Amino acid sequence: MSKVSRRQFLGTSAALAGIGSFNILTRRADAAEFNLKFGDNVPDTHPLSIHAKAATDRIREESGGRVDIRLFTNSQLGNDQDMLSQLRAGALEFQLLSPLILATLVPAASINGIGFAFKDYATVWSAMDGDLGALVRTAIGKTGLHVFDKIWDNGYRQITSSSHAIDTPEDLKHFKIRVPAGPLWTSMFQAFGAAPANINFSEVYSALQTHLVEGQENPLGLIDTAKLYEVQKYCSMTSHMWDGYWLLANGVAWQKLPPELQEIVARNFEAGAIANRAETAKLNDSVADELTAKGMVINKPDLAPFRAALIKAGFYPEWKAKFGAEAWAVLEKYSGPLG
Ligand code: X2X
Repeated sequence: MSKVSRRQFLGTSAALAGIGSFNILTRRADAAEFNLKFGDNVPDTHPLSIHAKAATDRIREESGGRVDIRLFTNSQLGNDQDMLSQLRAGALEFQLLSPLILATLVPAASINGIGFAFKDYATVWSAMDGDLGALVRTAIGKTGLHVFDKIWDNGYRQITSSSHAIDTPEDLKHFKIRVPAGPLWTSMFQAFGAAPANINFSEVYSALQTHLVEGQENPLGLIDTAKLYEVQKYCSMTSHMWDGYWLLANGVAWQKLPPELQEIVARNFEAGAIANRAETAKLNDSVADELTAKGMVINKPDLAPFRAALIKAGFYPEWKAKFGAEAWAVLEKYSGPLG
């Protein structure tokens, strides 16, 4: 290096150092009034994360930079239970969480997961945007968490396996299946005679890969975006339950936002939920061919024997007793008589 170029180099570094400190100063001057964190458990490419991200971008823009919400997808902040603890403690401000996992804190929340309750999406949304969702949101509100009105979509859940296709309830006998950490899931798969194991979603891929379990159940969109097809062969369209995600906020953090910012946040998150519903349903509908092309074998079992197996095991009266007759009546208003 010649003397000149060394001088040039030093000059450039000095200039860079100057730019650096200038940046720090401007960043401080522009810093958001509310720096908030948002966690979910699905990949960036899933419609849930895509629309959460789009909503946080619009919130930043519409609030003129006053509200900066950073999204952490794919369980980056920990598993669902970890995030829920952070949310309650105020270390995390927003979380998208399955009602069935939230049920460890709010038992009433898992009611939407009752086996074969909703015959189609029209019924799901009338229940969840209607009295059933309202009942659950009231229960969530009692914990001090804030819950937004519109539930986000995960979808109807399908069973995958590395060992055999699930065509009848008999195929579930002693089947080692991963279920999320929610009591309703364990109870339902026990009622089918399977051997369910609670595993967090962040560990599902490796649990399947190492054959710790044979199978798992999730909507097609997640089987695709989380690449579960790489470690599973069969996919059985059991649609045994519909599941969504409540968007939760730490109650204290929510109350700290002035009303005009609460309005911007709530409006954009509700719009995100609606956009997510449309795209998730589309993905779940369209991705079967892709999964087949990737090597999965998809079958469509007759669902009547699965429902009969739950009835025979006493699953419905057991959960009616847990939720209480009043909540059960609200569920049956949408599902029709169960069990
Ligand atoms: O854990 C799962 O399987 C997932 C991603 O579907 C839920 O969050 C319930």
